[in-house]
Amino acid sequence: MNSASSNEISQWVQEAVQSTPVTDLHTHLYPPAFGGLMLWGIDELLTYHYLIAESIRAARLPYEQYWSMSQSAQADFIWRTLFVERAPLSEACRGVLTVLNALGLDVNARDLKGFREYFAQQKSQDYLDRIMTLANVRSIVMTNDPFDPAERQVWLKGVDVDRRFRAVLRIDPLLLGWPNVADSLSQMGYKCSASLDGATMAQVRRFLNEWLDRMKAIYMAVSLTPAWRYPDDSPTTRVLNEAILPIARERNLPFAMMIGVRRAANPQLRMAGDSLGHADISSVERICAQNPDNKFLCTMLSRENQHELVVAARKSPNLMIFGCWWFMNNPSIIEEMTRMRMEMLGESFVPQHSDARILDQLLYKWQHSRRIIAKVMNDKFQDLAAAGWKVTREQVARTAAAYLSDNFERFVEPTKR
Ligand code: RAT
Ligand code: ZN
Repeated sequence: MNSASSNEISQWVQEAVQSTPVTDLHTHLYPPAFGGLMLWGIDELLTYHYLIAESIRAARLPYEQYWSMSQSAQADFIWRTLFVERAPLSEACRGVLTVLNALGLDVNARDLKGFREYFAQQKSQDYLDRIMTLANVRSIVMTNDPFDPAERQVWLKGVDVDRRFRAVLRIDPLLLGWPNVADSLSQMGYKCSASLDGATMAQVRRFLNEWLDRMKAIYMAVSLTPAWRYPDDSPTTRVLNEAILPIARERNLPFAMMIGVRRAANPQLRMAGDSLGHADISSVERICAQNPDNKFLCTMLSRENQHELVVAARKSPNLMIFGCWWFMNNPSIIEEMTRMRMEMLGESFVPQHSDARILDQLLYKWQHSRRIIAKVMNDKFQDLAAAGWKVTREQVARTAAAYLSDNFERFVEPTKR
């Protein structure tokens, strides 16, 4: 067998990364059966919370003025501020242009009214099929919150979930909301006391088991602040040790920790007001080491945590690190993180998830990330060739599949760790 040329290798990498369908392991997307929870179209794209923060800052608009506008007036304001009066240089702005372009719309027409007419003609089911095909996304993993009244109603009524979508039980209040969450749980029929006594813990477990069954959830997830420590004497550690981790073990489900968010750093910005902080990696290492029969997914929000998270993964076979989350989801940082992860973990990590909230965003999040993943993969395979290793097309395809889908699918698979 002859060694592949450098051109062949880069062609194989491009082809493999572009043609491999993605399993998107963390999104905020819903299928049409969830009604108003499914978001798509130009006004949603423009009022994405990343762009709310950018535009209010750029225009120095008083917060109340922004929040008093209708959604289409907000979208007009963001379009004018970030796309007309300034160059749309940020990653979130570029994303809107990539979406419009991928749909075949003329971004240079700068015609918001025309874009609105285009989206108004789409039907949600056909549009979903089209976006998933164009983005080459095979499977979408949702974020499902039983504490959200609108979402809870959908599940309680019974919903036929599109098979391409899978559910995740998201339980932030259950871990972080004590003592107040006792009231919410009681109202939902799980009689809990604020003191987290034995009977309450049994109700918490019943809540988890019933909602996991109802949703057919493939993992449980939480987002944690930089101040999270494990173990400690907080209710968070107790609920983890006495409810979440034992149930995850029994059902062989991963528990996903998204660590580093400081909610409402600027409350005036509402959902655009969250910030971040450097979190404690030794807590991640301890939860993995002390619970070796649990599977953990983890992503962290601050750039300063990324190197130590890769090291933690090397020490913890039951830890799968994933994605370049939120403030990390920018090309320069995605490239740095992907390189670092490949250099220390080889094939055993999940490079990206979209975190899309608006269906159309799949088009840009995956187009932009695929390009970087391919770039880094190509460099690494070229380095192997330079070391005398015979790189093959099959090997390249297998690596792309591992990164874009198989590593996650194997990790959530019920029978294997
Ligand atoms: O990335 C985001 O859109 C954030 O608003 C959060 O939803 C975050 O991803 C989370 O899941 O908490
Ligand atoms: Zn998210």
